[in-house]
Amino acid sequence: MSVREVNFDGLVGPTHNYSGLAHGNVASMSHEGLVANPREAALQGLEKMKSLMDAGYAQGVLPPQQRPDLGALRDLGFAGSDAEVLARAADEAPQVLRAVCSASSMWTANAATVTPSVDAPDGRVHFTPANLQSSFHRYLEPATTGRVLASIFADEARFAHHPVLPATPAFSDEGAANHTRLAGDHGEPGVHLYVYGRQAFGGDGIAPRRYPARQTLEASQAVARQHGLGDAQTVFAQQHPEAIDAGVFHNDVIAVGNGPVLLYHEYAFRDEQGTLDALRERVASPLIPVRVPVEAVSLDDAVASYLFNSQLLTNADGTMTLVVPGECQEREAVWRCLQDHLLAGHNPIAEVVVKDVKQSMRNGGGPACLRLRVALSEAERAALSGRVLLDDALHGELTAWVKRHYRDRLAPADLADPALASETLAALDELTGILQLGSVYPFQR
Ligand code: SUG
Repeated sequence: MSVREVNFDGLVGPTHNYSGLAHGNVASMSHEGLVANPREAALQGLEKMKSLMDAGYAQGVLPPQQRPDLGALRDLGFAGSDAEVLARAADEAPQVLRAVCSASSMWTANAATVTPSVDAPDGRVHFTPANLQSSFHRYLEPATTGRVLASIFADEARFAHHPVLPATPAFSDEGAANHTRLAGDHGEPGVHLYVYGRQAFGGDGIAPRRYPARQTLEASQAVARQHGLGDAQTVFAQQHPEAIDAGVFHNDVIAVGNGPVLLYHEYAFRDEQGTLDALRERVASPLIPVRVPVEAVSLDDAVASYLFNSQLLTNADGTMTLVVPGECQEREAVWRCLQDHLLAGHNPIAEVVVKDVKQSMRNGGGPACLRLRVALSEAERAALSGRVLLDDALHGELTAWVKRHYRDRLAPADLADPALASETLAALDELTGILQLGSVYPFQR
């Protein structure tokens, strides 16, 4: 059985813009109001997918969501034709309009938490879409995410889909961005590290003060329970509150794991030693922790460069490649750490590849945010529905589709333009045809 990790990248949607919607996400807050380039954003994403596919990694793609979410505006009482609904929202509640236009579903690391079949008691791959209840613009995602995942992973004998957790602060869930699976190899049984920002019920009350903790212990525990994981397979660790207050709103902004390697910053976990000990007790092969001390990379440098929001990928020869965002080259301390500490150190990381995903980065989404990892056996890959595994033909069609439909300039003031809404629907209708997904969007139902 050949198990491979497939990275499902989110295709950037046509309404990509900078609305400053994400409190606690420094990049999103500081780029509010900037003019975005949706076409460039989508092409940067496709280029990253293509280059990883060309390098031999398995690459998948997930579609963007229907935005503006006119249904959400109607639920909030805006009535009339589509154009009237948009005009009223722009006039009476511009913040709400911005939220229903966000292209945030591109960050598929927040789409769901996934457990590979080798770890699940029933031998199926398990999925729980994240409720993303921390913010209104992302709370709108899970319904369509669930439909998309169910349409791609449709074979019930191989794939299991769980309900979204209750969308309430106690069960705040942001998906795979706070979940890391560690194992000797993708096909071997693994240990699941869930990182949470706060405990909703009980606990000692230690939590960030400045910015919100988006993941609760209770949410992580519920996901592990849904997927049938037991104590010997799970570790729950609290994120360092100081890191969250410095802008580390997800664990994947301060740590990344792959196989037996855990690359992390000194301030990733509140109890660093306890977390490593608990992992070592459970992981079958020797854990390879790669620690970056704060003297080498400050929290500010980590947040600005997104060094840890890199993709760590396994190569055929057993070495690993770290795919970092271009911003890592702009911070001297970070670039030095990559060369002198990570590449030169005793660990499997043998190569650093730099990718330009600047359009996404300005909203706080690096290479790792843009992908959902799903480890699949050959038979599971063959059982996928739709046309979502990237090859040259699909890449070519998607690139042409973006060039046909996307604008190269989008300011927050453009979001009320009814033409943007109709352009987007036409584009998405065509996209479901290209990806052979069926009717996953509200306007198609
Ligand atoms: O949830 N940004 C996203 C970025 C998500 C990054 N994902 C991971 N770290 N896995 C967020 O904060 C900004 C949208 C805006 O401002 O328009 C936003 O939602």
